[in-house]
Amino acid sequence: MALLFLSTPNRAPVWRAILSEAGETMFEGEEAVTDPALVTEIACWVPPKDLGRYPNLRAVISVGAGVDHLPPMPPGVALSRTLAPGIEAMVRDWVVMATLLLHRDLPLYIDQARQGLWRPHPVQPATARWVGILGMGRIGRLAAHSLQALGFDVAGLSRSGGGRDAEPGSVPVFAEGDVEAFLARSDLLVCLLPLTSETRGVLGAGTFAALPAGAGLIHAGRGGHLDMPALREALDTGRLSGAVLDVTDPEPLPADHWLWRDPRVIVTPHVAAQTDPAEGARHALAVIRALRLGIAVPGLVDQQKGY
Ligand code: NDP
Ligand code: OXD
Repeated sequence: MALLFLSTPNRAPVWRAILSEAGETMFEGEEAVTDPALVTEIACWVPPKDLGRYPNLRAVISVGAGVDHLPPMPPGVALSRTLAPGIEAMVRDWVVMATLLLHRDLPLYIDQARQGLWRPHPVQPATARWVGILGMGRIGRLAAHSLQALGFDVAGLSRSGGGRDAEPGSVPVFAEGDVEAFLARSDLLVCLLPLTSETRGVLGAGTFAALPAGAGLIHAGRGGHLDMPALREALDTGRLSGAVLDVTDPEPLPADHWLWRDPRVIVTPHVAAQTDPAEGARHALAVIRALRLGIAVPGLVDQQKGY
């Protein structure tokens, strides 16, 4: 029984140390596999071309929080996404940063600064802004409460929503059926959805039209959520005033893409979070142990729902 590690090479020594201390075997790279029948788990971002090569495979573990980059699993193979407080805190930090950037008109001031323009604009308090968080999962909830603590008037939307979340200072969570009401109270819309067949393209003309005029977009979900022509149109008509994007389609974003040069947009290269190797390895170890004990697999993905 062994784990096949297919992630960034500089993370491998940390994984090897943690797994070997726990008495587990790890192959680093497919070429290191002495016998494919030994491989019971694969930890990867980019999966092997042929999962069928591993007859005793029990689980594929995404080294990130998302799984949309992985193919459908063969029957009997569990799919787990890495659950790591570090990932969640990093994305929360990025969302707070991006929300404050738009709230305090930073794209405008950066553009003015490039032109040497000292030109103040009215400042609004955080309490005067509605923030709407699409996706109130592990990361959405964390971001919601941090933004609420800064004074923003926060609400979320989830598939199962309706009511308020259970954390102290609870945040209202709208259900899918109430999306129009949710969007109408989102001056700043944050996307923290998983990419599924239902959520692909959700950041499009219909959504932008339902937001208050001049709303801002903060996007750390996946590039496939965003309809780029619709974003451009919404910025050009003033429907949206700005956007901060950590994810694009394609990634990397080509150097000549209009987004890089649009002063209303700030792009970061998918760095809202990077999985800490020790946290990733500990998650993989928890998956291996759960499979062995026949108990609930941490981070188990519902492959029907796609997250
Ligand atoms: P979770 O699975 O914990 O939460 C997903 C949330 O989305 C849930 O609240 C779920 O609803 C909701 N949801 C799913 N489908 C729909 C839908 N059709 N309509 C409305 N709500 C829906 O995921 P995480 O919070 O851990 O992560 C979310 C995503 O963030 C990841 O999938 C990934 O794409 C992205 N991410 C990006 C990173 C980056 O570096 N940019 C880093 C890490 C994650 P319900 O609660 O009812 O199930
Ligand atoms: C993730 C990511 O899913 O990096 O963890 O986007």
